[in-house]
Amino acid sequence: MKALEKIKALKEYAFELQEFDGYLIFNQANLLYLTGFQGVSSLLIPKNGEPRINVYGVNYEQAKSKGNKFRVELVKPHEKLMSKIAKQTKEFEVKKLAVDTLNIKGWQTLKKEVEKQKITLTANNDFVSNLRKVKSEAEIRLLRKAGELTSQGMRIAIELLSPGIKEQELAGEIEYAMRKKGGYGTAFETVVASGAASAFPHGDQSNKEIQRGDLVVIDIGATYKYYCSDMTRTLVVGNPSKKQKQIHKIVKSAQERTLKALKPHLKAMDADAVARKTIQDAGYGKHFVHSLGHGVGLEVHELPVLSSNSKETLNAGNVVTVEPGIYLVGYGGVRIEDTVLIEIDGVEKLTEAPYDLRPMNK
Ligand SMILES: [Mn+2]
Repeated sequence: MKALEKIKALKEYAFELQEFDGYLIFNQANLLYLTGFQGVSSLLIPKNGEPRINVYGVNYEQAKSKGNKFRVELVKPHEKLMSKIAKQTKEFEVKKLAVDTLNIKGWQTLKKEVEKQKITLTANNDFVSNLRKVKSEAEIRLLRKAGELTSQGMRIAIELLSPGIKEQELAGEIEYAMRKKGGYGTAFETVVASGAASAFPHGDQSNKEIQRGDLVVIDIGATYKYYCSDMTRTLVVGNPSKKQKQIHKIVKSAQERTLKALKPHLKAMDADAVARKTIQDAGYGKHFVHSLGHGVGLEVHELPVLSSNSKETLNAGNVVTVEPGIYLVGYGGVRIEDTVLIEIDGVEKLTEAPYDLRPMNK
């Protein structure tokens, strides 16, 4: 969908309910989604009228060159963004203005300014977040590319993992490999967590040397043209123990079963339940301490959320992670994660790499 088409869809969708007659976007990912370029400070979508973009001087020329479909206005040095927005809103005869996201100070300032123009303010982040859940063909192409780059990073990780390599060294090699192949950056801080640290789901990385026999959780994601990816494998250097093999097998089967179950119209909580039940039945239920997964797009964590209390229903075009795990404090953890696209008849994996606990017989 082209930028203006997205805005048209949003207008039909948002204003049909007539809760408000102007929509003001500040969230960077929402701005990027709706305009297609960065550096925008605000986007005003009035019910009656053309969308209006405000940018500061530092981004003005770039915005004009990329945003030729939009009326781009410069926020001059003496101007205050919020009072400029209030005046623009008044021009379109907006009575009730909804805002997607804003910090408290910004909200207070904006509220004061729009009230001077007899406009009421309300918060509503749902409309754009909901639009972003179903990916267009163009977005899917970028997400597929981000997934390929991430998969290449994981293959390098598997190749280079050896006793004595430092977690940070391996993280650096992974990031370098993803960048060299065309990645723009990382969707989040690379996780290479070995030994007891692998039991923390968000264990980061340190200058610790990886030891023979350690569980190593590698959680990585490349970005490509602002789109993210997310993938985890857990490995052991050397001979895995019986217990390591056992928990790895349980997590693997939880992921496999869930991937088979994913399809449009499945409730997100039921997807979570497939994985959770597999892990519970194996006796490790209380060690699966997070939800099954999350949407991936311009942000690495977005809607839909796949959790036990999610109210969402999955749809074709959703891109989500499936990442069951078992974490034993003081011992180590296992997580296996892929980013997948939900299609009419199942899923397409956007990330792919071997699942073996012991890679390449090292
Ligand atoms: Mn994830």
